[in-house]
Amino acid sequence: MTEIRSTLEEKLRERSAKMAVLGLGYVGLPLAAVFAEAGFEVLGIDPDERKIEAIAKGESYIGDIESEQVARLVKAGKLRASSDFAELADIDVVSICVPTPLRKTGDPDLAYIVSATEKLAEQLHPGMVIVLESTTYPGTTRELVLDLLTRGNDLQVGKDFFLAFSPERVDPGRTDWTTVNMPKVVGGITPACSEVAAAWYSAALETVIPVSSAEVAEMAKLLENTFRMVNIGLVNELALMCNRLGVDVWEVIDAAASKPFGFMKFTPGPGLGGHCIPIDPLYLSWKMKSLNYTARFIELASEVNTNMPRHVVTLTLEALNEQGKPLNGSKVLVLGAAYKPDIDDMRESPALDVIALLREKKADVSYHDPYVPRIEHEDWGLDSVADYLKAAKAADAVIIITNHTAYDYPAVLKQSKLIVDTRNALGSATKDDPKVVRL
Ligand code: SAJ
Repeated sequence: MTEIRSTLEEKLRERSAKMAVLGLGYVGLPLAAVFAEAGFEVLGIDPDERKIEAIAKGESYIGDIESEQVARLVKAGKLRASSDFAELADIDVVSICVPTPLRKTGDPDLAYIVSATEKLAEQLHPGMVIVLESTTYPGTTRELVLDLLTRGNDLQVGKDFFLAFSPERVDPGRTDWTTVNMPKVVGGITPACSEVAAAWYSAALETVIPVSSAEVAEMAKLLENTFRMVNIGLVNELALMCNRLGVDVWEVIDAAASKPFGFMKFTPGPGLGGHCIPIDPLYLSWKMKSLNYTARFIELASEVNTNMPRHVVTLTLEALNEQGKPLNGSKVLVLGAAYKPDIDDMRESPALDVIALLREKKADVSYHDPYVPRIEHEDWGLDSVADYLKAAKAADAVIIITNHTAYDYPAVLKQSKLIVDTRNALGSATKDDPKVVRL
């Protein structure tokens, strides 16, 4: 074992290794807190001065982390934040937890990874361990990050410094699986990189799963989220088929879910929201296109899922038509706007597409969401109505897009003239109710 590596592993054992997390969002801040709790001195780096100030004041801006914990770790000298990358000069281990969104064109946007890595490269020194956590296409760590780190120096990966990929698996709001107990896959550029990065994560995380390369780790993450996207696409297409067959898709899925093995329940919905599931698989299909391969399951599932908002609006239009009402000019209330129940996150929410389509067809659209007071999207903005039951009573149609548990569904059913239920929020008892249209 090289001198560099044995020194590093000793620092890890002694908890004297200095750690940095680049990007203090819903992944980076919890990761920094876990390593600080484990006794390491952790430096959080983020260009957003508001985050730096909040942490210095002992305040958390991430739902999964209490301010009390931030304050305690800051006071103990285990956690601090800065926007100055030069502070990486005496850091031993670095986790890169920056966003990897899609461009408007649907192509991967790696600008955050490039920016963070270029600044990190200026501070790269022998003995450093660097782990990329941001979800990305297979090959990013080796082809992009390694290249940016080694430009202008002759440091050898796997010898002078160590580089790996370890996918984040943070599910905001989840309390059963958190950063500390979530199994953590780690794959390095070289076998030594895999071993060193796994040794580092094992110092604070309960379960570390070493794999043979960064590409395996990158691909494992994409499989996890592509699995969900494709299976959601499957049940969404099943909903379209059942609609044509006159069969209740929710009853079909519940019946299939009675199988005790070999089946995993997914449910149809108005579309696919969130910052992971609709986005991550497209990183894989984009990469495969560059290798002249079409990732057909991903592209088909993406097509089905992105068509669901239009299907919901069509169901609404047809139901109003049955009552002799054109969608044009009808009052339509969208109930629930966040991308999934009981959160305020609007990223990629299908509610945005449904509202935009309704406005396009000149419906008089309003929405309610207890967690989302206002929506600003493209060329329109709406405030949540104050009283959703009053709005439901006044509406020609109510579309349940997000089944928040806070809603009084029996009251919604009573007050509404027509309900398009895209989440089976009203339950199978309304299957034959003439004023309820189920997905
Ligand atoms: N959705 C359906 N039908 C389903 C499940 C989800 O239409 O059966 C929709 C949701 O309404 C939402 C979108 O898909 O709009 C995504 O939902 P999600 O349950 O996958 O929630 P996310 O986006 O928060 O996914 C995260 C992911 N976690 C990470 O990437 C670390 C995902 O891998 C997790 O499995 C998921 O949380 C989870 O299980 O909560």
